[in-house]
Amino acid sequence: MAVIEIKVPDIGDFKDVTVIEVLVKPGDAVKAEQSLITVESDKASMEIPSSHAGVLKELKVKLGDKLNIGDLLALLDVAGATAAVTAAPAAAAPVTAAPAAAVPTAPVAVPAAAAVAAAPAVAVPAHAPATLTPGLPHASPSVRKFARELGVPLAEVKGTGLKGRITDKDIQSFTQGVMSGAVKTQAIAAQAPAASASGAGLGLIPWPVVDFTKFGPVERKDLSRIKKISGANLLRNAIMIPAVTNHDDADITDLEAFRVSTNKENEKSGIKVTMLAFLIKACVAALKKFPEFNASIDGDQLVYKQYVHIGFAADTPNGLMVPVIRDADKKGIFQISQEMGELAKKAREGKLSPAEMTGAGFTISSLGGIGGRYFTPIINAPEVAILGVCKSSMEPVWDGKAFVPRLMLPLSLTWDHRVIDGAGAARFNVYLGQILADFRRVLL
Ligand code: CAO
Repeated sequence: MAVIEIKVPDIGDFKDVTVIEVLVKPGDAVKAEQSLITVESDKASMEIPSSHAGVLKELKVKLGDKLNIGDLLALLDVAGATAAVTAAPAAAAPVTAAPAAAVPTAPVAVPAAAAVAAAPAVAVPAHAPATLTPGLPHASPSVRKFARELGVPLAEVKGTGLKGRITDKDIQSFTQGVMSGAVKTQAIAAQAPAASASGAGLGLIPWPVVDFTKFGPVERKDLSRIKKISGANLLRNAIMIPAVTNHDDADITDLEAFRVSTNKENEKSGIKVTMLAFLIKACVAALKKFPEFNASIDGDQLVYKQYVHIGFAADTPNGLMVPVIRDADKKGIFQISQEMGELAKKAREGKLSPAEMTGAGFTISSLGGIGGRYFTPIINAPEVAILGVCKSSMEPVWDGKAFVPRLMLPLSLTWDHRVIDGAGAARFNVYLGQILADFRRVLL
């Protein structure tokens, strides 16, 4: 038997978080990354996952306990599950799993009192509300997640749990009540934007149910945790935002030459500058010139952010993650490049903390290292715009007298038509292109 200690991982700035839900019991077989408990602060709730697979030997916390980073959560019998454990010197002694290093997955942070249609999740950045808002439905993150996956409007669900808390069963009863037997998850999810209306839905036909084995052999795999969460967010954002995409090209011939020479000169520093770092800086300038692109809708108001935090989509083995470069306006290209490298590495290792994924006002999704021409990225609510970037290529460009070879970067800007209009989007792209063509324009 090899027993390890599971401790509270890095939970950002949260302190004295309260245990509001215990999701496992001694004797349960636990998978790596399976949620063990739910904790709640005044700002957010999050599920704390197990760092390893094993059998739960003992739970060291109970409902109502206050926890902090590094506190002992549970003892897990991992019997031969990891090399680290089997290699532990004293076989009978518990092996301590260091909270930050050994926990592969960041806890899932969900604003405590956010209504389901607005609840962000781990893979997509969002702004946690500063305080609990009274009157909103009371439900744990796992229940909210379940509701979000089904597109069930929590505000319309009657809670039958303790103190009116909404349970999984309440969500199930709601879905049964809303639609008749053959209704599928996606059809219900499509109703999310109409959540405040009386469940009338969008009148979509049910999702096709197909027995694929009729056509050939298949293999089924569970969607990863990140894919499930980001999928629900993407669906909401795709449906709820009247989004338009403008495509454009930027001439980066001189910038690319500068980037290559900069990297050569700084080879020894170990910091590699990619086009994305310059794009972040160019977007900072464009966001300052067009502040509605760094705004969010809040009821009847627009919130203009005076900070410039920029998210960037990172491709990871488990799905899409969006780490955030904070205060990009105050940082130079080297610092941004270095931070981007560190954050992308953490994203791939599943070690991003909630704080590293929240707060962006604008996002860039770069497929430049992979290929492609243009695409239509989906806006990360509550942001109002996102820039998609593809691979640059040498093209013949007419300079007034002749065609000259220029390195052109394809840009795709998706924007929320409730906040931005077509002319504004075209101006943003033109300005961005001018900056990328000649960064001296930032000084003007
Ligand atoms: N045009 C041409 N080449 C480009 C380029 C562009 N626009 N952008 C990057 N490249 C090159 C880089 O210079 C680098 O080349 P070398 O290896 O020869 O130096 C190579 O492509 C790889 O770059 P990179 O991808 O490692 O670095 P990055 O800073 O461009 O991107 C990151 C970092 C984390 C954003 C990226 O690795 C990634 O995950 N991209 C995918 C994002 C994504 O999935 N978006 C879709 C979201 S919607 O599902």
